[in-house]
Amino acid sequence: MMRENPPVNEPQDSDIEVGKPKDWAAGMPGVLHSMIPAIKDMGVDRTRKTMLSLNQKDGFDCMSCAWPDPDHRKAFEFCENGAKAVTWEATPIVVSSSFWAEHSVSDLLTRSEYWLGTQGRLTEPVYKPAGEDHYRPISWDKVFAIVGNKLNSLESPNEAVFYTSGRASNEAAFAYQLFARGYGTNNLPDCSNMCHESTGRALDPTIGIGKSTIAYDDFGKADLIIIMGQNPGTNSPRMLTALEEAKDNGAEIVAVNPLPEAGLRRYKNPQQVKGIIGHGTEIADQFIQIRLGGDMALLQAVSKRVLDAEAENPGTVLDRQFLDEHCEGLEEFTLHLAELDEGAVLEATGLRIDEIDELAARYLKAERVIITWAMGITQHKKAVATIKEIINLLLLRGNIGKPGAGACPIRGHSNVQGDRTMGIWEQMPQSFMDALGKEFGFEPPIDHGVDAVKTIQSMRDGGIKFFMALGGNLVGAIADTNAAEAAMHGTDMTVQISTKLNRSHAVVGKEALILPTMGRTEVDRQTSGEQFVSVEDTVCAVHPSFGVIEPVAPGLLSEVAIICRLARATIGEKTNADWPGFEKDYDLIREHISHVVEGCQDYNTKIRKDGGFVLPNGPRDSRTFHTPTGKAMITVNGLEFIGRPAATLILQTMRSHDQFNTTIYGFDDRYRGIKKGRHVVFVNPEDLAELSLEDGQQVDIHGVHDDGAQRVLRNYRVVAYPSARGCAATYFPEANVLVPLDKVADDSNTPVSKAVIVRLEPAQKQESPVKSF
Ligand SMILES: Nc1nc2c(c(=O)[nH]1)N[C@H]1C(S)=C(S)[C@@H](COP(=O)(O)OP(=O)(O)OC[C@H]3O[C@@H](n4cnc5c(=O)[nH]c(N)nc54)[C@H](O)[C@@H]3O)O[C@H]1N2
Ligand SMILES: Nc1nc2c(c(=O)[nH]1)N[C@H]1C(S)=C(S)[C@@H](COP(=O)(O)OP(=O)(O)OC[C@H]3O[C@@H](n4cnc5c(=O)[nH]c(N)nc54)[C@H](O)[C@@H]3O)O[C@H]1N2
Ligand SMILES: [Mo]
Repeated sequence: MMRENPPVNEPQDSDIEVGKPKDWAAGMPGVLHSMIPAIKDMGVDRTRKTMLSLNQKDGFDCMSCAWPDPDHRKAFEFCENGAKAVTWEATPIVVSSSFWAEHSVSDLLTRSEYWLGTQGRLTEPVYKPAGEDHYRPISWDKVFAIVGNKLNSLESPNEAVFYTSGRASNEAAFAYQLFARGYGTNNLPDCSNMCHESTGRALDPTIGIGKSTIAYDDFGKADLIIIMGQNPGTNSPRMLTALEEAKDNGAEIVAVNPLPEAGLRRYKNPQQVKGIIGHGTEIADQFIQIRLGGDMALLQAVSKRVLDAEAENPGTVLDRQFLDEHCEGLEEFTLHLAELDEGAVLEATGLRIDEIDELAARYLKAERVIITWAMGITQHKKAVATIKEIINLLLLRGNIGKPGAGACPIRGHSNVQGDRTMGIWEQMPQSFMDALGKEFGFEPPIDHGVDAVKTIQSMRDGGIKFFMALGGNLVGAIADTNAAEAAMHGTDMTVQISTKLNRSHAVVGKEALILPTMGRTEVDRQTSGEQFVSVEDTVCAVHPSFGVIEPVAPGLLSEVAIICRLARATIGEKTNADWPGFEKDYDLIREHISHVVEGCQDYNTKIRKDGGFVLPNGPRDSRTFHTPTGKAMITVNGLEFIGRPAATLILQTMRSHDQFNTTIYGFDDRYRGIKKGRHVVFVNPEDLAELSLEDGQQVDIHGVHDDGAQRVLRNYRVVAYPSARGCAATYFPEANVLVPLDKVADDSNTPVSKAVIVRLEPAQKQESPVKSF
């Protein structure tokens, strides 16, 4: 079954083709785009086995995003990008033993993410000793001894960091955080620190839970769905089916985005006749082309209109009963918005008054409103305050805790929410820590740990010497690539538990280990029999995931097995955890989860019932708000937006259609009309004219930041594109070079990846001219 990797063909920048952006998403081309490479890479049998089990109740949970599954699943319950994620993991191509002698770490440093990812699955543990430039295969026993000895030789447990990416299962995550805390540190940063951290920071104090307040079925019951800062056509394509159903039931949809994203305009559902041969469904009734970072102003302006309407017709607009019974802060909020500067709103949003009035009218007309959001909201300096304004607007008309209404952050990684529930956080609440200590007979560390940004800063300053990652690609994903890589190079040891190669395997400490692991597609056999794992989706539904294909290589260990053996070698009996027992039978881990994690009582029983269970959720279930006052908090937030010095642009860094975060599947961004390349920067044509630049020109993108560091991306092709005025866009992870490490969101410390101030200059070195269509 294993296959050697074929040569990798990467396009040159001169191959880039620019066509017309699409105004519709998915449809048959979407399905074909996914199936042809799947069959080519995996063969017919593996493709059939994986695709037919994907998101089914007895199959595995798609690892591409955290979108929930409907109760009634279709035979093909997946999307194009889910199929890409599965194909990427379930490929039979493997990194051969000879690879490590052929490629030094210095050589890997010169390779692209695409090249690294296409080398195939990792199958044997490898070790790079200090002073050497090559990894070499090593036995698992040696791995555990090396890591255990290193961790036990540190001066303080806080010199070690345990990072998690959001694909880890609940079982792996729970065991991992227990290992870190048993060892003595709360240094448990995760990808969420760069993703939805702002969401938790805003929701916890306002509604008492950092999660969505809706269930899947609520989409079909809504009158109005407002989609803010999110590109579902690429990043959660199955959401388009839910939106189509909502529209069929009469809902209106508003998209708030600086870019006219294809999936927000029209959707051709490949599972319906009208989606295959017809025009599909018009998705957005109103497209609000907002400036980057203008959402806070827009939300305040809409809330003000709601309050003004109530003042005009008292008793008819606000949900007085709900506000009186369940909320606090209305008076201060009303006084604050009375002073709202409409001029500032127009400047911040770049919108016309009638567009804002139209949105307010839609909001006032609707009885049930859902607001969804993702990275276009969370990765801004005022992200936390902006999300609090989403809550304000919803609370005014009682749009939380009733059918068809609520706040819905759309999570990214497929189990990033579950990992948090299981304790992956550098600052878990005391109630969790107490329960953990009691369950495992130890004193968990008290001090809060470091998040992702602080991890890099502390490495840079010499505080952190040991780095372990349960999945992910921290140096690729975090801001300020050059600073991050220098910091990681300064550590004593880096350990990566991974399925495939990425940049973080090349940017290493003095000693480095790569520990290959099984993916979610693969059957996980332990001595007590086949195991399943569990995950939580974006609407708090927890369900089991069963691997369906044979592991890509014999001897591959599961994440749980690796963690249990690392823990045993490092902390032995420091806790009373039965590490070998956990590895043998994951039910034992789940039994402990039942005792420690709120809402998970009887986990083993509930997870086995009809596809799993939904975690309790105060706001959604009973309009209960676990805030210090016991009420939902309407908050006052001073308006701020992003200033733009003359001759600069605000640049957002986003995903193309052919990538999963730092994993590059290919070089097309089909919906935006880009083929065979990623080195493009999308700029509004009027901005181009103002800056005396031309469509198709090669430019260098210079970061404008006052710390003296030079941040530049060279030789990018300008693409004239209908983005909001002053707002440019390009792809991460490449663009992380431009994002300063210390530019973070207030309160959440999330890198401000959607608002980098840049200057475009004609490229110093002109590449050969590129084709344009
Ligand atoms: N295929 C695929 N699926 C994925 C991922 C992937 O990489 N590939 N990643 C997963 C992960 S971890 C996550 S977090 C999600 C991310 O899902 P998204 O949040 O959709 O991801 P981005 O590509 O960052 O897109 C941000 C969107 O917000 C808009 N935007 C940017 N700034 C602003 C702003 O100031 N205001 C408003 N209103 N809009 C703005 C952008 O134009 C863009 O449409 O997707 C998940 N799913
Ligand atoms: N500039 C900019 N930066 C960003 C963002 C942005 O919008 N702009 N988005 C941010 C967001 S939302 C996120 S979530 C982060 C993502 O940050 P990360 O989660 O750290 O990065 P990924 O690219 O998702 O990690 C991919 C790697 O995970 C490993 N992997 C995949 N599957 C498995 C598995 O099953 N088990 C294990 N052990 N390993 C596995 C593979 O080795 C793969 O190369 O990036 C953030 N960075
Ligand atoms: Mo994310």
